[in-house]
Amino acid sequence: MVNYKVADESLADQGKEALYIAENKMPVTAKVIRERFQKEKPLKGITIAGCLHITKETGNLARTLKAGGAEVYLCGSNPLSTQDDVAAALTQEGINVFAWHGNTDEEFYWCIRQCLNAKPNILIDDGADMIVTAHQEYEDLIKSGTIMACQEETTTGVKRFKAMDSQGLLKVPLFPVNDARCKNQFDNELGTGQGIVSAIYGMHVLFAGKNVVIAGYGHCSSGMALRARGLGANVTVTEVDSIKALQAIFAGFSVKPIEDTLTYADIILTATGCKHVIPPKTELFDKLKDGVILGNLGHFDIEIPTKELYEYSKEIKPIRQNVEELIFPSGKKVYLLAKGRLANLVLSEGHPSEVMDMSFALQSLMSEYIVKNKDFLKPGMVDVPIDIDDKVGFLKLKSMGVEIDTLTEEQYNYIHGYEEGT
Ligand code: RBV
Repeated sequence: MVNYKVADESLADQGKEALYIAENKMPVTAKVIRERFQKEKPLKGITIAGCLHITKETGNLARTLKAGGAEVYLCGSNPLSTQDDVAAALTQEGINVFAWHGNTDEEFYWCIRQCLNAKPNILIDDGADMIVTAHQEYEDLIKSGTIMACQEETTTGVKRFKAMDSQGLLKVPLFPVNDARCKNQFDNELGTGQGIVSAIYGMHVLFAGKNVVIAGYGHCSSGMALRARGLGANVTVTEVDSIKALQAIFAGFSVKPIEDTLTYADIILTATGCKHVIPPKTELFDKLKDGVILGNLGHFDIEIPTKELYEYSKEIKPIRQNVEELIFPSGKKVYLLAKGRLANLVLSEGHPSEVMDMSFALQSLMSEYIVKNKDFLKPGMVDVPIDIDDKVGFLKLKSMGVEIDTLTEEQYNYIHGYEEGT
């Protein structure tokens, strides 16, 4: 029996089309690995719970895990990112889904609990909310060893687990899949990078000639700065890390404190993983340029001080889908994308299938790895094994029909030796 609560089952046919379109652009996850899983059933008897954005790409991860023999439970990792058509379609394929677009905080955690109630053996999180809930409310799943290990999809979640681990509070083996090269150099840089188009979808705005401020210069935000420049914008980067600030300068961006950018920025986009990137002070809100577009592409809705901006506004008008016009006491207008939540998932459909193919290939192979190695895993953070990362890179290239050189024995010995020099 399939357990589920979704918005509208009648959207299933539309969702199936979306899953099909993504499948064709995800050859590693949805073809190579899925076909092998189908034959070998490495996840037989295993229950996997995913707290992920419910998208056509995540749907294909779920189908691959199911093909491998797993019982799969899904809940959304953000109240506004669930694609209701995909959620409906997945329930018809035997995937247990608890997710709908626009759920409240209370409903969000209810959905997480439905997944944890299924006593999962592997948790795949995006932002850490499910695994933290397991630590707080489902200790027995951890103590009994029911949970074999966990995987984290995003930078913000990894940051939370590093803090838990350093305080001795992380009680499960945790693989930060986000930190694998096949994840952060593609999904983060290219997916989030291209996510700046959510500002274009939101307001139908021209980037050329605009003053665009990108907060942060990590994997996600550096991709955004590059894409904004490619569209002809004058890009300013803000940073708190001196090395990243230097990288931005030497890539040709101007770097400034955020407060110095407020008077001239036409568009401010954040992806820092931090809070209050624009400090929540009304005197700073008053500095913002009339008509500025504010958008966040980081995991949580506190990078832009959404709550404080709402409180300061004398009027909040929804003007386009997922865009609000905030009118300040002075009459100044500010345009807020996606209520400060991940604009790249709310205004557009999330990161494109081609890069999610690599992230979700990692998640699939790591699920298999956990089952094979469950008896040797210890609580705490454990890096994704490099050979799994390399394997995904190899399979992706192969699926693209691209061949590369291999080291000769002589070259291998040279690279790994010290003897040969001047
Ligand atoms: N992300 N998933 C999608 N299309 O399913 N798009 C983005 C999708 C993930 C991405 O891996 C990132 O690390 C995370 O969402 C941020 O919450």
